[in-house]
Amino acid sequence: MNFVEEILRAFDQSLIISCWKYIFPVLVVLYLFIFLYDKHRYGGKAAKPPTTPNGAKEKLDGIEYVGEIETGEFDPTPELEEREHIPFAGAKVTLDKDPIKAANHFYEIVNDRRSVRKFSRRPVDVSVVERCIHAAGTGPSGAHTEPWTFCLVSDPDMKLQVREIIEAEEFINYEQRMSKQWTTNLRPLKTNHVKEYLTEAPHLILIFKQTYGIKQDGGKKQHYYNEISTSIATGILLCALQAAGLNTLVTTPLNCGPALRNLLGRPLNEKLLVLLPVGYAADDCTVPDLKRKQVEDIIVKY
Ligand code: IYR
Repeated sequence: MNFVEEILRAFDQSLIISCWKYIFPVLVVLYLFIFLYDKHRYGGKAAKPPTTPNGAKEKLDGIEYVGEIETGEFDPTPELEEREHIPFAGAKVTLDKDPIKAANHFYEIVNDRRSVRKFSRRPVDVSVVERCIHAAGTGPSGAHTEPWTFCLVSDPDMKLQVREIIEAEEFINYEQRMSKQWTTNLRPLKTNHVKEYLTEAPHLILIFKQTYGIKQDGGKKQHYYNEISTSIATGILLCALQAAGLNTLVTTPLNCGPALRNLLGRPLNEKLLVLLPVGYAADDCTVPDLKRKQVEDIIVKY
């Protein structure tokens, strides 16, 4: 028998050929099974939402999904209790019942805010800072999950440990990780890896976003839009601190999150978003001579 005949015979006896009648029905059943499983799990939506480990949004075919943790479980009872809605009288005008006066007053408060990198050692009553954090906690959040933790560090030894972690990492950031363009663009701000403000400022607030929550039974709870929610709360905190005559600086310690989380003993569902030193500006504090955009340049009216 020649080589070609041998191949043809082997093909003839192969499993595929002998079972060809069953292949199609098996594929149909398999497809049906997958279709029904998807329908049960995702409520019949065409595409199943892509998930990302960090809970970020992803775009697929132009549709934005919230890629939150996929637990595979469905609880028909919402996390928030389904109570009757209550009446709300709307926002109150704070100053002389005059909206323009009130808006101007608020503008003047926030327009005075500057990022401060040199702090006085003058103490700050911790209850003032606590009240500002209280204000931050009024922020809106996805499905009212309040996905934030504000760690208030006032202990000098702990502040020093925070500083040591951040300076070690920022040294590598500035020397190796940040691009030449980035460090060049930061030159006008006169920043470097040395962060005296981390021990000079009387308080540090480390703000963690909770990427998910923990239910009573230990299960995971979805924290929708946790980064946006925590960022908005941070914005409110900045306004509150400013209104209380305190200064701060929004810092994003690059690559320091896990070490700081460990230092503070925070759980794994919490990720560091920003760190704010809080206090009074030092008497010899200087800030970059910056101009803000004109209102006409930031509003587009329709
Ligand atoms: N995180 C670094 C670098 C830095 C980055 C930006 I963007 C700034 O606006 C300022 C600093 C640091 O804190 O030095």
